[in-house]
Amino acid sequence: MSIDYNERIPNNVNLSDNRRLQRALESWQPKFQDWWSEMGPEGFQVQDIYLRTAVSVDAKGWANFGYVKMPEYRWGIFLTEREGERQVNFGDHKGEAAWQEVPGEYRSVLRRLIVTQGDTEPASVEQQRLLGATCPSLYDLRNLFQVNVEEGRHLWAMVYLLDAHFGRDGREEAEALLDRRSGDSDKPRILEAFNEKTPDWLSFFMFTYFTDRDGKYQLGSLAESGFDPLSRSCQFMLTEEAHHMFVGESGVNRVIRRACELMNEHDTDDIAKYGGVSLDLIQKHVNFHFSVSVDLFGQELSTNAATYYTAGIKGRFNETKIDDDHMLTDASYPILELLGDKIVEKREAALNAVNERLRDEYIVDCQRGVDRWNKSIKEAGIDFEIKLPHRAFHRGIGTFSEVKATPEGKIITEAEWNSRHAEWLPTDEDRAFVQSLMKPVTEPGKFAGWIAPPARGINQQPVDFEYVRLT
Ligand code: BYC
Ligand code: FE
Ligand code: FE
Repeated sequence: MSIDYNERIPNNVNLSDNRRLQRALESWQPKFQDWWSEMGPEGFQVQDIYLRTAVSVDAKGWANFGYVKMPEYRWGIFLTEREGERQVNFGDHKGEAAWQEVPGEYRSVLRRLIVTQGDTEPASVEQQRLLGATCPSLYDLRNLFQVNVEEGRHLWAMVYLLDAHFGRDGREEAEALLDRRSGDSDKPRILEAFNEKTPDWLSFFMFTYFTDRDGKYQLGSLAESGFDPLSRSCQFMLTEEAHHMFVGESGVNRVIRRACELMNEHDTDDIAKYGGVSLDLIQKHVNFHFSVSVDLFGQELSTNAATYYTAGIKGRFNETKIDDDHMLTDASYPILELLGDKIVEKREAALNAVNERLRDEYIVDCQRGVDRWNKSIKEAGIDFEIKLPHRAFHRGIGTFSEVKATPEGKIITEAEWNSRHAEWLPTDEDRAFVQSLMKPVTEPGKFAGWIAPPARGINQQPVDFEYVRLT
């Protein structure tokens, strides 16, 4: 199923057969281009970047590498191939043929989910738009831009669904996706993590490790949807997501490796004066980005999530691989709740705990990379362990947002929090220090002093390849 690149909008959905839809998308396209030039990566719109572009959705064709100027990147509409007899696999409609059109009664909930998903994509590009000026290497700069153009395409994926299936409301939502702005007090992005700043590269690596991973789990759940076009859109987005999380995991790992090197070289933990990011400071960033990202799973008990599930709109991660009735009528699920100043485990109706189950799976997945980071620390002969904070720590959504907790999960008073949070979360001073390290390095094969080089280059190119042609 190859992608038609002769079209103004590359696609594998036979767009030219649907003139109304084609016109709607072609009228949105220049608005997207305007948004990209205003809010996309600043200062790198005319350079050649070594990017991958999908030319088909199968394993052979989706990663095609070459130099591209970002505004000329071929953003388009790519759905994973349709499986012959796909069904709704969970909820009340289980066993019915998957929907090719939006069921009338689920129109507004589906639209809302698609809009929420779509909103995060341009938001992340906005958050990252100034990072190019302080890149630690051309290799990293290229990875940033790869992530950015693909998040742009994820926006296209959701806009296609809105335009194709939600008529006039969909078109309005598609425009609104270009009007909101990350961090804007009047027109903020929908979910809080996407209004935070990504002011430096350490934050960028943490974001792509922790926050893009929320994308993996949310897209995975939406890929189970009974609404087939949503499912197939999300499946293809997931193939791109793996690289974003790789950028995060390997990026943090390289900062850690460099920290350990400096610690060993100078025989001290206090590597700030040698231009390194200490393991303590990395831990504080983990605490921040993890806690902000676990908020993205919503409330522990959610009737919204139960409704999505029963309706067959949003499933569990790997729904069809789970061995149960896929209805959750009598099932229960253990969740952590507050009982006074204690955290206790209680069993709740599994249907209401769908968000919490997804959060649990997400946390297990987060831990895997943390284990690999700790392996790097151990290999350097250093006695230190990065830990994910307890889920009660620093929450803005859900039960634990009502209390203050330590990273170990002990409930503490407001006063204790106020006197101690600087031990756990990056302070203004910490952020200013990290910012002070952010000096651009743009010579091929050279890396900033706070980060180790990667083990290998992109697409079998050498590490000192000219990933971005600056002139
Ligand atoms: N911030 O019943 P609940 C990605 C609201 S990342 C603000 O638990 P629900 C990417 C909630 O809307 C993946 N508000 O909610 C990563 C609800 O409001 P109402 C993004 C929040 O709906 C990096 C109320 O609180 N995709 O792709 O079950 C770079 C009650 O909550 C938040 C999706 O999120 C919050 N964090 O769950 C680029 C998938 N949490 O009804 C891209 C689509 C909750 O009382 N979205 N609220 O007015 C969803 O599935 C759901 O909307 C959520 C929330 C899971 C986010
Ligand atoms: Fe995305
Ligand atoms: Fe992503």
